[in-house]
Amino acid sequence: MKPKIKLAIISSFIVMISALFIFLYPGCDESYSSQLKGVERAKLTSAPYVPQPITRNHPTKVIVDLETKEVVKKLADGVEYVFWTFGGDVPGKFIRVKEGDEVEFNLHNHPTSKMPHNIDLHAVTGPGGGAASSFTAPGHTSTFSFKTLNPGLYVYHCATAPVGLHIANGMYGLILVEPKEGMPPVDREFYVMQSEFYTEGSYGETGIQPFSQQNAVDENPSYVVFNGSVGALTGDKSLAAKTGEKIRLYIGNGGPNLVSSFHVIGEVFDNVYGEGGTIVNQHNVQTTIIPAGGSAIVEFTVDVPGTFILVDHSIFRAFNKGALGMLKVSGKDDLVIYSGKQKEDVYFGSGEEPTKDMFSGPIDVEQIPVSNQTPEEKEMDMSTFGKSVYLTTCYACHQLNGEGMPNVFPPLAKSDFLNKNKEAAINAVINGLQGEITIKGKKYNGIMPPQNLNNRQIAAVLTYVYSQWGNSGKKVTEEEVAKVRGKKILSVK
Ligand code: HEC
Ligand SMILES: [Cu+2]
Repeated sequence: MKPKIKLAIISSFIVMISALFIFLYPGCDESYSSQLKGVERAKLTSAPYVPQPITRNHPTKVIVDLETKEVVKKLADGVEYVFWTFGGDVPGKFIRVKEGDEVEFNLHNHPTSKMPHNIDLHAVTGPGGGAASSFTAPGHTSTFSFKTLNPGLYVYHCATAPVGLHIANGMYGLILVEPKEGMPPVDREFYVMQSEFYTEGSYGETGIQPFSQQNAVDENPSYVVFNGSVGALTGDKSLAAKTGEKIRLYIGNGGPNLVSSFHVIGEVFDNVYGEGGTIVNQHNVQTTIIPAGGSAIVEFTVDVPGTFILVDHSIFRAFNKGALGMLKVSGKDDLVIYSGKQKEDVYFGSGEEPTKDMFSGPIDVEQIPVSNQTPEEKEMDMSTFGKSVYLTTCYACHQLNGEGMPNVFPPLAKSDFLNKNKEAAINAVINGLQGEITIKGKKYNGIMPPQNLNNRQIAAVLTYVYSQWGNSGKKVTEEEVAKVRGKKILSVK
């Protein structure tokens, strides 16, 4: 056969196949039939994952099986809690169905449960959102069905009395009812749900922590977390994406009490579906509010690499109660969108003459001259001075007694890193530190920014840190700091 004819036959064949594919492939057909067809079993996912988009162009009967189970799990490092769950984890499994579907809902209560449970899905039109028909004793199953009349992102939760207690113990999750036309395509979707825990012990107090009714009534949680525990979205459990990708977060707030001011540090939401409804009601949003028992959908494109921090911007919740997650973006820098630090100069204030005893920037700063005090006096001074530097600079992250914060800030008390290598410690303070590091057997993967301190301040603060909390008692001199600064090393581990 002549090559030209061969080519013609092959290409017409390709055209035919693709025409057939477009004709048969449901997602490509714009029209949505309202006729119920077929049966399928819903595939549920655990946070932070979301089930695949639904491509069929007709409603169907969807069978959902969800199991309530009471489990002991980690709430924070060294802290455990008896969680009551939908599907074994907090938050409960993500359910994804489509507008017009008929959902057959089977609620199974595990035989080891001590409590009866039920489910109120905010997507349901009917008494109690299903609660009235789903009260289930341990070792039983209840079945009810409903039609998804309203598309949107909805919270579900247990509504068995005492309702507050069932929710406070972890019984909530999200159900997405996709609109007929489906959700617009994105590169990655994640499931993030905020909630609070009310324990007898305060934040970080170890052991199994019982629920505190008083703290719950006072709306004074010891933990505010994303996805059920402190650190559920940090370190190697961070969300991951690549530069250029469009991200969609389905965010819920299980409460039971607090309203979330959801923010991603270093990103702007291009689109927000306010309160989890079906229209993008705002563009270019910094912080979106998520009511207790409510939701939101946010979309943004990650343009530059780095670690983006998810927080509740009621900011003590983020840094002191656990409401902090990470989105790690890998890929190429775009220095026009974000340059990184371009230069750093000494700044003496406007219109003032530089004075020698002014605290100033880090590199090649003229140092405060050493006075002619006795060695004892000098030592005492340095340690008081060191403590004051610690309290104004390091304390915010490493905490009052150098204990750090689980999963976020490593401890300085009895730190192996600190006590092994003085030079590395000095370098960390001058140039900052990032990348994975193991301190006292626990992994950290955060970013310590360079500390804007002069040599005397660094010598004093490190001498103070070495003298405290069971550390090695080493002394750090200004000369040693100057030497490390001179080397301009960037990362010592
Ligand atoms: C903004 C928060 C922050 C501040 C302020 C801060 N650090 Fe850090 N520091 C961190 C983080 C995060 C790490 C872990 C970095 C990593 O994961 O690689 C760290 C790690 C360290 C380490 C090594 C790990 C260890 O536990 O020994 C030392 C030493 C240290 N910091 C000392 C200091 C000193 C001294 C100061 C004050 C002059 C200070 N830091 C101020 C956040 C901070
Ligand atoms: Cu319950």
